Amino acid sequence: MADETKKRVFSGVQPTGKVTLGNYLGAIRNWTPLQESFDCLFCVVDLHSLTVRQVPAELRKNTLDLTALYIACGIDPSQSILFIQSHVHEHAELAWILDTVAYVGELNRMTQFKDKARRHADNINMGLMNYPVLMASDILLYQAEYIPVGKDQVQHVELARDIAVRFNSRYSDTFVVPQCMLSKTGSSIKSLQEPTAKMSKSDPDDNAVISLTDDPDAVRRKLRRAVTDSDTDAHCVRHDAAKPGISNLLNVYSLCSGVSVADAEKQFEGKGYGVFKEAVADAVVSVLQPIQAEQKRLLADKGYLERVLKEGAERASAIAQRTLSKVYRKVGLVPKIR
Ligand code: ATP
Ligand code: LTN
Repeated sequence: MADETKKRVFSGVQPTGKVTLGNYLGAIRNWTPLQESFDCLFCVVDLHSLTVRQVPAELRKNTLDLTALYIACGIDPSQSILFIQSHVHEHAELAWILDTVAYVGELNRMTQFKDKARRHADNINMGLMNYPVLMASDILLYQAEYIPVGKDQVQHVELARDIAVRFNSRYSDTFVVPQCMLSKTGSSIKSLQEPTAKMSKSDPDDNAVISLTDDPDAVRRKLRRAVTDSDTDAHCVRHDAAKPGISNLLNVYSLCSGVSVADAEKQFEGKGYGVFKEAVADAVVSVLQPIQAEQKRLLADKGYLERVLKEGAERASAIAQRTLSKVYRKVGLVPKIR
């Protein structure tokens, strides 16, 4: 049951393409320890995925794969509410109300919108621009206070704050004003091929991205090919702004092995990049293997996943309905006669 005395946490990932090591280290992994102290909701945000073109059958598959992956990564459905966004219709309904509070100018300024509009120039649909309003709706619907996301989502959470504050001052106190919860080291895992850019699901270069479903051979191959830095200090494993490739691998190594970056620098002193990259690969593989095995097991148990999603949607709906009816009342809509 939702515990009203605990602060609420909400987060989500889009079931778009393959989930990356960046998504895991920057987002999903940081969710699991929150489950004890917070009232958590973790959502598979399928409606968001529609803002870029999807193959319907793939979207359906990715949605169930991601649900199983959440659980395989340690989300406990008996503790947290795990659900699919489109199963709770209030998300889209609140988004409409918030659309009347958000300004075109502020949506137009969003970095992710500008970036995605550039990358999908043939499909700059209204949903792409409205994406952050739907995200604000996800968050505000549950009165969530903390939003654990990677750095790239900070701007969207800030917009959700602005919308909440604006709504509250226009219609009286209604929404909890949310804030970001950023992990210290994993919040921005970089591309293996272009270590100044973030590792992204939608990167067309397969070598740039480690996917959570990659087998050990693929992980090793990609890490061997990872761009390292051609400085005079070649083969020195050091965390340094001038060495973005090695710094990124050091972060990945540290997060996957539990060894601090400083200790890893000592461990690989004088050893060269080759040895270091193999160790990074071992550490990544040891994190991925148990997750992959558990995801596979869960996907084979369709009945279990269906029960989790049914219960998740029911628990989420109960909270969502309360907020939406409050919002409808505040903005002046006549309540439905029951
Ligand atoms: P896309 O490339 O389609 O924009 P994405 O890889 O950014 O996708 P999202 O579904 O948008 O994935 O992000 C899910 C979560 O993962 C968000 O909290 C986001 O901040 C986090 N995240 C995504 N990429 C990284 C990364 N490289 N490092 C750390 N966190 C990340
Ligand atoms: N936009 C987020 C996914 C997302 C989300 C949310 C994250 C949709 N709604 C609400 C936190 C809270 C992204 O990762 N790209």
